[in-house]
Amino acid sequence: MNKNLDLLSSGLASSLRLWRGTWGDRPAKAAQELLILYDREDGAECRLVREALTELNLDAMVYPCPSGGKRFAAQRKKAAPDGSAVPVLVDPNSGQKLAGADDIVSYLFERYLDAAPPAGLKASAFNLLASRLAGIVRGPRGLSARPSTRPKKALVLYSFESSPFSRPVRERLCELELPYRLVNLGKLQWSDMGPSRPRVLAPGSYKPVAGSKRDVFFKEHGRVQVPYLVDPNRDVGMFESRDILEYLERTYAK
Ligand SMILES: N[C@@H](CCC(=O)N[C@@H](CS)C(=O)NCC(=O)O)C(=O)O
Repeated sequence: MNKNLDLLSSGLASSLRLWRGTWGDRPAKAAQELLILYDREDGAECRLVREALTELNLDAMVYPCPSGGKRFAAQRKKAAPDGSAVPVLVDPNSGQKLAGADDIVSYLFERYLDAAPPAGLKASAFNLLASRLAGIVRGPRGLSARPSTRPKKALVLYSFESSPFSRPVRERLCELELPYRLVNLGKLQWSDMGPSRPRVLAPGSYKPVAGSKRDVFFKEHGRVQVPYLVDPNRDVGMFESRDILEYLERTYAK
């Protein structure tokens, strides 16, 4: 697909959800052990859960379960209460296993923020419709499984839910059923807004919030920009969504 159209429809998907999953500045507690999420990129309920993860600044090990995908189906069924479909969340910190956006989002907010979820993240008819439309404008991308080689070690993706550049990468990871650690770098302050280069919305030298995941990332890479993909199997770390898409295709698609 033409890359401008791709970006446009990805931005439209985020607009339909009113850019939920952009800010990660709530004073949420950190999870000691990584949360586990069985997810499908285009799933309306899945999106609400990923938005909540960004907004609570939580990371997760994502096992993609696209339609027709078999790689994590048995694992997901075992983890899910009553074998439910995605989204399914496992929290090794509490032993909780939950399915469905309503239960998962409420649980995440109560456990990690001691608060009820905001109306914008509840699985209301309105939010689910907007979330479904966000999937529809992306067409079939990220929907169905495609044959791929399974990596020995999980990949790592730095992202935040509403990032229009990150969505195509998550779609590709989903289609190819590639497990990944999702590290959310939601916005924490006004100067994090907008693109990374140049920082048109906040020109001048960029300073991430001290001690944040963004700060750690900045110290390591000299800038904060998502998506950023790490493939520990090949000692690869890369910026640029188009390069990442091409890399995933070349390396793992069969
Ligand atoms: N050309 C890059 C653009 C990436 C980009 O601008 N990403 C935005 C988020 S959508 C970003 O990193 N903004 C800076 C920030 O979040 O601090 C790509 O295709 O990956």
